[in-house]
Amino acid sequence: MTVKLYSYFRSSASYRVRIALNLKRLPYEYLPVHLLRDGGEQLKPAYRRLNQDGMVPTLIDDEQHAIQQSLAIIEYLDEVHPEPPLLPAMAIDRAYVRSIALQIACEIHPLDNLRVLKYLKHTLRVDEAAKNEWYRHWIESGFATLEARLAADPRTGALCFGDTPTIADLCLVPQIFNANRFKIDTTRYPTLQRIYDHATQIDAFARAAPDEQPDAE
Ligand SMILES: N[C@@H](CCC(=O)N[C@@H](CS)C(=O)NCC(=O)O)C(=O)O
Repeated sequence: MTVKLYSYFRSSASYRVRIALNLKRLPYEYLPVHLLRDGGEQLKPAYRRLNQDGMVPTLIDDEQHAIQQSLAIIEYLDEVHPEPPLLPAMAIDRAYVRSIALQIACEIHPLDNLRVLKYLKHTLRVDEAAKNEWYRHWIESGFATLEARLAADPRTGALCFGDTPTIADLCLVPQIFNANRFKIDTTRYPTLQRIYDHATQIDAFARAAPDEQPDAE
Protein backbone atom coordinates (compact mmCIF):
# COMPACT_ATOMS: atom_id res chain seq x y z
CA MET A 1 0.00 0.00 0.00
CA THR A 2 1.70 3.20 -1.08
CA VAL A 3 -0.86 5.86 -0.17
CA LYS A 4 -1.03 7.11 3.41
CA LEU A 5 -3.58 9.59 4.70
CA TYR A 6 -3.17 11.54 7.92
CA SER A 7 -6.75 12.16 8.95
CA TYR A 8 -9.10 12.83 11.86
CA PHE A 9 -12.49 11.17 11.69
CA ARG A 10 -14.49 14.38 12.17
CA SER A 11 -12.27 16.60 10.00
CA SER A 12 -14.27 17.92 7.05
CA ALA A 13 -11.15 18.47 4.95
CA SER A 14 -10.00 14.87 5.59
CA TYR A 15 -13.51 13.62 4.80
CA ARG A 16 -13.26 15.28 1.35
CA VAL A 17 -10.08 13.35 0.58
CA ARG A 18 -11.46 10.06 1.93
CA ILE A 19 -14.39 10.35 -0.49
CA ALA A 20 -11.98 11.00 -3.39
CA LEU A 21 -9.82 8.00 -2.49
CA ASN A 22 -12.91 5.78 -2.29
CA LEU A 23 -14.31 7.04 -5.61
CA LYS A 24 -10.94 6.32 -7.22
CA ARG A 25 -10.89 2.89 -5.53
CA LEU A 26 -7.45 3.58 -4.11
CA PRO A 27 -6.56 1.59 -1.01
CA TYR A 28 -4.78 3.67 1.62
CA GLU A 29 -3.33 3.46 5.08
CA TYR A 30 -5.27 5.56 7.59
CA LEU A 31 -3.02 7.40 10.04
CA PRO A 32 -5.10 9.08 12.76
CA VAL A 33 -4.14 12.51 14.08
CA HIS A 34 -6.22 13.41 17.14
CA LEU A 35 -7.04 17.11 16.93
CA LEU A 36 -8.10 17.46 20.57
CA ARG A 37 -5.97 15.03 22.55
CA ASP A 38 -2.92 16.34 24.37
CA GLY A 39 -3.32 19.89 23.02
CA GLY A 40 -3.74 18.59 19.48
CA GLU A 41 -1.47 16.02 17.81
CA GLN A 42 -1.58 18.14 14.64
CA LEU A 43 0.54 20.76 16.43
CA LYS A 44 3.35 18.40 17.50
CA PRO A 45 6.72 18.93 15.77
CA ALA A 46 6.77 15.43 14.25
CA TYR A 47 3.52 16.08 12.37
CA ARG A 48 4.40 19.67 11.53
CA ARG A 49 7.42 18.47 9.61
CA LEU A 50 4.86 17.02 7.16
CA ASN A 51 2.24 19.76 7.40
CA GLN A 52 3.63 23.11 8.50
CA ASP A 53 0.14 24.56 9.09
CA GLY A 54 -0.55 21.85 11.67
CA MET A 55 -3.71 20.67 9.95
CA VAL A 56 -5.15 17.49 8.54
CA PRO A 57 -5.26 16.06 5.98
CA THR A 58 -1.82 15.23 4.65
CA LEU A 59 -1.42 12.62 1.94
CA ILE A 60 1.81 10.73 1.34
CA ASP A 61 2.19 9.06 -2.02
CA ASP A 62 4.98 6.62 -2.82
CA GLU A 63 6.63 7.11 0.58
CA GLN A 64 8.11 10.43 -0.52
CA HIS A 65 5.79 13.31 -1.31
CA ALA A 66 3.74 14.84 1.50
CA ILE A 67 0.86 16.84 0.02
CA GLN A 68 -1.08 19.37 2.10
CA GLN A 69 -4.43 21.08 1.43
CA SER A 70 -7.38 18.84 0.67
CA LEU A 71 -8.21 20.37 -2.71
CA ALA A 72 -4.60 20.14 -3.88
CA ILE A 73 -4.59 16.48 -2.78
CA ILE A 74 -7.86 15.79 -4.59
CA GLU A 75 -6.73 17.44 -7.83
CA TYR A 76 -3.43 15.52 -7.60
CA LEU A 77 -5.35 12.24 -7.24
CA ASP A 78 -7.57 13.24 -10.14
CA GLU A 79 -4.56 13.91 -12.37
CA VAL A 80 -2.68 10.75 -11.45
CA HIS A 81 -5.77 8.50 -11.38
CA PRO A 82 -8.13 10.11 -13.92
CA GLU A 83 -10.99 7.60 -13.57
CA PRO A 84 -13.60 8.43 -12.56
CA PRO A 85 -12.99 12.14 -13.18
CA LEU A 86 -13.91 14.50 -10.36
CA LEU A 87 -14.19 17.53 -12.63
CA PRO A 88 -16.40 18.02 -15.71
CA ALA A 89 -15.08 17.79 -19.28
CA MET A 90 -15.59 21.41 -20.32
CA ALA A 91 -13.44 24.24 -18.97
CA ILE A 92 -16.43 26.47 -18.24
CA ASP A 93 -18.05 23.70 -16.20
CA ARG A 94 -14.78 22.94 -14.41
CA ALA A 95 -14.60 26.59 -13.38
CA TYR A 96 -18.18 26.41 -12.10
CA VAL A 97 -17.60 23.22 -10.09
CA ARG A 98 -14.37 24.62 -8.65
CA SER A 99 -16.21 27.79 -7.67
CA ILE A 100 -18.75 25.78 -5.67
CA ALA A 101 -15.98 23.77 -4.01
CA LEU A 102 -13.97 26.90 -3.22
CA GLN A 103 -17.02 28.72 -1.88
CA ILE A 104 -17.18 26.01 0.77
CA ALA A 105 -13.46 25.46 1.25
CA CYS A 106 -12.45 29.15 1.32
CA GLU A 107 -15.51 31.15 2.35
CA ILE A 108 -17.21 28.89 4.90
CA HIS A 109 -14.93 26.18 6.28
CA PRO A 110 -11.91 28.25 7.47
CA LEU A 111 -14.07 30.63 9.52
CA ASP A 112 -15.43 27.78 11.61
CA ASN A 113 -12.27 25.76 11.92
CA LEU A 114 -11.16 24.39 15.28
CA ARG A 115 -8.25 26.81 15.66
CA VAL A 116 -10.51 29.81 14.93
CA LEU A 117 -13.10 28.67 17.50
CA LYS A 118 -10.29 28.02 20.02
CA TYR A 119 -8.89 31.52 19.41
CA LEU A 120 -12.32 33.10 19.92
CA LYS A 121 -12.80 31.21 23.16
CA HIS A 122 -9.36 31.16 24.78
CA THR A 123 -7.66 34.31 23.46
CA LEU A 124 -10.51 36.72 22.78
CA ARG A 125 -12.51 35.30 25.71
CA VAL A 126 -15.71 35.18 23.71
CA ASP A 127 -18.40 33.30 25.65
CA GLU A 128 -19.95 30.04 24.46
CA ALA A 129 -23.13 31.71 23.15
CA ALA A 130 -21.19 34.26 21.06
CA LYS A 131 -18.85 31.56 19.74
CA ASN A 132 -21.84 29.47 18.66
CA GLU A 133 -23.40 32.53 17.06
CA TRP A 134 -20.20 33.10 15.09
CA TYR A 135 -20.31 29.50 13.86
CA ARG A 136 -24.00 29.72 12.97
CA HIS A 137 -23.64 33.04 11.14
CA TRP A 138 -20.91 31.87 8.74
CA ILE A 139 -22.55 28.53 8.05
CA GLU A 140 -26.01 30.00 7.46
CA SER A 141 -24.90 32.92 5.31
CA GLY A 142 -22.64 30.62 3.26
CA PHE A 143 -25.32 27.96 2.85
CA ALA A 144 -27.91 30.58 1.81
CA THR A 145 -25.63 31.72 -1.03
CA LEU A 146 -24.87 28.16 -2.08
CA GLU A 147 -28.54 27.20 -1.98
CA ALA A 148 -29.45 30.13 -4.24
CA ARG A 149 -26.70 29.24 -6.73
CA LEU A 150 -27.44 25.52 -6.90
CA ALA A 151 -31.23 25.94 -6.96
CA ALA A 152 -30.98 28.35 -9.91
CA ASP A 153 -28.38 26.58 -12.04
CA PRO A 154 -29.66 24.13 -14.68
CA ARG A 155 -26.47 22.07 -14.26
CA THR A 156 -27.61 20.97 -10.80
CA GLY A 157 -28.83 17.38 -10.87
CA ALA A 158 -29.01 14.69 -8.23
CA LEU A 159 -25.63 16.11 -7.22
CA CYS A 160 -24.04 19.56 -7.50
CA PHE A 161 -23.18 19.08 -11.17
CA GLY A 162 -25.41 16.55 -12.90
CA ASP A 163 -25.62 13.09 -11.41
CA THR A 164 -21.99 12.10 -10.99
CA PRO A 165 -19.75 13.18 -8.10
CA THR A 166 -17.43 16.16 -8.49
CA ILE A 167 -15.18 18.04 -6.12
CA ALA A 168 -18.18 20.25 -5.31
CA ASP A 169 -19.97 17.28 -3.70
CA LEU A 170 -16.75 16.26 -1.93
CA CYS A 171 -16.81 19.66 -0.21
CA LEU A 172 -20.56 19.97 0.34
CA VAL A 173 -21.22 16.65 2.07
CA PRO A 174 -18.65 17.09 4.90
CA GLN A 175 -19.75 20.70 5.46
CA ILE A 176 -23.38 19.65 5.90
CA PHE A 177 -22.35 16.79 8.19
CA ASN A 178 -20.41 19.30 10.28
CA ALA A 179 -23.31 21.78 10.37
CA ASN A 180 -25.71 19.05 11.54
CA ARG A 181 -23.27 18.15 14.32
CA PHE A 182 -23.51 21.76 15.49
CA LYS A 183 -27.33 21.56 15.35
CA ILE A 184 -27.84 23.74 12.27
CA ASP A 185 -31.15 22.92 10.59
CA THR A 186 -29.96 22.21 7.05
CA THR A 187 -33.46 21.30 5.83
CA ARG A 188 -33.82 25.08 5.35
CA TYR A 189 -31.57 24.62 2.31
CA PRO A 190 -33.63 22.12 0.32
CA THR A 191 -31.29 21.77 -2.65
CA LEU A 192 -28.25 21.26 -0.45
CA GLN A 193 -30.14 18.79 1.73
CA ARG A 194 -31.40 16.86 -1.31
CA ILE A 195 -27.86 16.57 -2.71
CA TYR A 196 -26.53 15.52 0.70
CA ASP A 197 -29.23 12.85 1.08
CA HIS A 198 -28.45 11.46 -2.35
CA ALA A 199 -24.65 11.59 -2.05
CA THR A 200 -24.54 9.90 1.34
CA GLN A 201 -26.26 6.87 -0.19
CA ILE A 202 -23.31 6.39 -2.57
CA ASP A 203 -20.93 3.75 -1.24
CA ALA A 204 -17.76 5.87 -1.63
CA PHE A 205 -19.34 8.66 0.41
CA ALA A 206 -20.85 6.32 2.99
CA ARG A 207 -17.49 4.62 3.67
CA ALA A 208 -15.82 8.02 4.09
CA ALA A 209 -18.25 9.14 6.80
CA PRO A 210 -16.76 10.04 10.19
CA ASP A 211 -18.46 7.19 12.05
CA GLU A 212 -16.92 4.64 9.68
CA GLN A 213 -13.32 5.64 10.38
CA PRO A 214 -10.93 3.63 12.57
CA ASP A 215 -10.48 6.57 14.98
CA ALA A 216 -14.23 7.26 15.36
CA GLU A 217 -15.29 7.89 18.96
N1 LIG B 1 -7.60 24.36 3.80
C1 LIG B 1 -7.22 23.18 4.50
C2 LIG B 1 -7.98 23.13 5.80
C3 LIG B 1 -7.56 21.99 6.65
C4 LIG B 1 -8.26 22.08 8.00
O1 LIG B 1 -8.89 23.08 8.32
N2 LIG B 1 -8.13 21.03 8.80
C5 LIG B 1 -8.72 21.08 10.11
C6 LIG B 1 -9.68 19.93 10.31
S1 LIG B 1 -11.02 20.01 9.16
C7 LIG B 1 -7.62 21.00 11.14
O2 LIG B 1 -6.69 20.24 10.98
N3 LIG B 1 -7.75 21.78 12.19
C8 LIG B 1 -6.80 21.77 13.23
C9 LIG B 1 -6.85 23.02 14.04
O3 LIG B 1 -7.66 23.88 13.76
O4 LIG B 1 -6.03 23.10 14.97
C10 LIG B 1 -7.51 21.93 3.66
O5 LIG B 1 -8.42 22.00 2.83
O6 LIG B 1 -6.80 20.93 3.79
